[in-house]
Amino acid sequence: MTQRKPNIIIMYADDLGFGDLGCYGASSIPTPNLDNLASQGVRFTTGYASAATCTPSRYSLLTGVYPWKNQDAHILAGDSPLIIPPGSPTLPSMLKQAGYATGVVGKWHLGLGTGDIDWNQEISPGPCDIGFDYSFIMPATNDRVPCVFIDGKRVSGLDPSDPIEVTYKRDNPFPGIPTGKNNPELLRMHYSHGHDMSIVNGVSRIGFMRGGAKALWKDEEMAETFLNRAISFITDNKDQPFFFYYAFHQPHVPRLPSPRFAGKTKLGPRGDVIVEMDWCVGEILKTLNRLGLDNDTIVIFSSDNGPVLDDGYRDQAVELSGDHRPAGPLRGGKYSMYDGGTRVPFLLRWTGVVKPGETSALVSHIDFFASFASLLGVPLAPEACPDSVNVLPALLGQSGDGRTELATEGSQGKIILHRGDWVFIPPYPGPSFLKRVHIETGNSSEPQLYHLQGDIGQIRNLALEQPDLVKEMSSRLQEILGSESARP
Ligand code: NG6
Ligand code: CA
Repeated sequence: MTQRKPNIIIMYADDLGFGDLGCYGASSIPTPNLDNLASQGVRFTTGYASAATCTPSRYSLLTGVYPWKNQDAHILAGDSPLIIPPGSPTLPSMLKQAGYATGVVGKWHLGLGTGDIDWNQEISPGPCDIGFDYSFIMPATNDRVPCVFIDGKRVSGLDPSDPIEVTYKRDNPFPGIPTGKNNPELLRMHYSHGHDMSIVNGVSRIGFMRGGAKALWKDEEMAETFLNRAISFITDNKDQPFFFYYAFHQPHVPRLPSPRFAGKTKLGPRGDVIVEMDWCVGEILKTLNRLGLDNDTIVIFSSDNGPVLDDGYRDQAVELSGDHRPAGPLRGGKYSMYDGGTRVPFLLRWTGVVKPGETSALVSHIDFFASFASLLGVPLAPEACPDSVNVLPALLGQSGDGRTELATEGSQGKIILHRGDWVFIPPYPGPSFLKRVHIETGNSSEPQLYHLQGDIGQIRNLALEQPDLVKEMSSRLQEILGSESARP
């Protein structure tokens, strides 16, 4: 153990799949910095996000609460209210209590304000009301308006004489502003489904906005903008323990890398933005090294949910994918109840403390809260992180025992149960295949039971052969869902 409390950095990709990095088997996307990180730390082969989409996954990461306990934890619009009540226990507020400086940079997507936001005033509550001292964020996603950054509580670079208006009402209330639907001639990147509303930077988005011309982001500069903020936060806080949540926007759509990275892979923009993200990771690692913080910093890298190729723009991700399998050997992807939805790259480095290696211990992002509280000896309030399990020895690579069970969410609040190597997917209504994104959901009228050891691709449904286990896991899942305490 080092003397001081270790800094904790969580780097969190957006829609990066289990098979997208070199250290997880990808051969057509060079990710030298992440591969390096993997070789210096623990590489988890069964590390899970809590959900197959962003908002619920991030909600659980920051609160240690299963996402279905909060009825608002589903993919949010860009003007949705904050879904984590100010003052409630969160990972950053727990770390703050332990004396940490806390910061977030990048994709937020957990809502802001209380509804009816005025983007031209102070925007509150937000990250700074749930435990972060420092915040520089994109409000929702890079395909949703408003396409501006929020620096603290205010839109960054806003000219008060050009106020911003935002709406998610169906009909465009701003006649005269260009939209993807009416002005395809203005588009640099065309939509394939959805994404036909306001045009910003030559890309049509979800939602309508007008005004704020000087504050609008340029997608190609986003990586560097976030990186500069990230490096400043680390540098400014180098003399005290800090927690830094660095939430990348890559490789979520629309994928527009900086010109330096365009064409770096043969896979088109999706591959290129992953290379760009890997470069950002490298710059963070260099910064830590330069500041002499390697041994004092726990560096985690993971992804909020599994991969998708066509998520609404025609960027050739499907056509150019070749042999690349973004989910690796896993079935399904983003939005899916199969493992491709939630099993993600998961790396942890703590130089000098954690021995490099690989583990198949079952761990989830939801467990950071209880595990780091235990590491730091912070007493937890009874209502804090009810679904977070202290798996610290597994996270530090000291034990092969992680969780014994884990429930995860596909899209639309559909929950499944992992127990050891077994996965149980109850019968759910709905399409088994999402045509537009080309992903299997896991919906079926029959129960599904898979044994991942030997069947990582979830091909052999063993439900009929193991009726007792199906019954047992089904009632356990009901128990977990029933223990749902109503949370705001
Ligand atoms: C979907 C969007 C998709 C993406 C997703 C959220 C359409 C047709 N699809 O509704 O493009 O934005 O929401 O992704 O609009 S997530 O990673 O933030 O969960
Ligand atoms: Ca995501």
